[in-house]
Amino acid sequence: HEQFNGIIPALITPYGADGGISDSVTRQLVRHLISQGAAGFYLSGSTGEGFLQSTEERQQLLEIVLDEVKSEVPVIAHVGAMDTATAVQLTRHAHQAGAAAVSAVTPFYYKHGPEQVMRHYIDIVEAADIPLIAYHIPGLTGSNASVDFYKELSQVDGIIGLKFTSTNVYEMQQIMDSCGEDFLVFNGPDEICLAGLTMGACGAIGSTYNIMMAPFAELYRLFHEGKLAEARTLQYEVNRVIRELLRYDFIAFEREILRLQGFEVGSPRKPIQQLIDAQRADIYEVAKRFSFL
Ligand code: NAY
Repeated sequence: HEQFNGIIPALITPYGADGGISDSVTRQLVRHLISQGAAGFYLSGSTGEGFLQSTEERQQLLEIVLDEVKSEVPVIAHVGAMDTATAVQLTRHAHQAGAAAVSAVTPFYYKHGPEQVMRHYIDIVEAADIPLIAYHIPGLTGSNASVDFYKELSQVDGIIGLKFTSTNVYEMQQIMDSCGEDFLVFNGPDEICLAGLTMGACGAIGSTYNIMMAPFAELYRLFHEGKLAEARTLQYEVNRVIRELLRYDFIAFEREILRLQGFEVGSPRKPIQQLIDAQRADIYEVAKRFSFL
């Protein structure tokens, strides 16, 4: 699975004037991010607002991105859902459409025991012949699966890795140590991208790569050249932006930055924060202060 590495934006989903997915802006954004070093795309995840989209829209977005990207970089379709049936349906579609992998959050809202969560993942992986990357994001799902759970999960055929979105780097390392070298772990929180890579993550999937692709691609390159001090300088720089971002809903902030960068991606879907003019003006000042935005 050597194709999965590098910095992979969890793509912001561009919406058009009618509120639906914008074919043209999606293509424009994806092209731009590839030119800046994107090593793949992760669609309809947290950043992509997958849970605020219909099943048809999630399929539509995947088809547009695959058509634009061809096989230049791998495209990972997030198929996670509260219910197994939707995840299975999206998985079959992703396989037919030609995605490189699917990924799924641990099922949320209802509290399930580890057997149910395991069954959910097995049902997904058995639905189609496509690799599956599990998605650990306890801050949003409320489900904190254990290191032992992931160890067992890593032994299931077809489950090739985990996107680990928690700043607990020790836990990330414990998962990597228990699951073995072939199990891919992607760093989730962009603010500790370098720490995750240092601990052994194969790459990183995250939201701020939509707005800071170039510096993160450079950070990744420097890390692999062993230039740790320079990589750290870049991590500090991007974290100054992330600090500003965290004053807002991250999706609202990133959409505004993308708009300032010339990508008319539209507003996030409600109930995500809708910016007022004073907030837009504030974000504009942030963008001016950080000239690389
Ligand atoms: C996804 O599925 O969209 C992600 O990859 C989300 C990862 C993000 N985590 C959360 C909790 O939002 O990129 C990070 C995060 O936005 C960033 O590190 C800023 O905190």
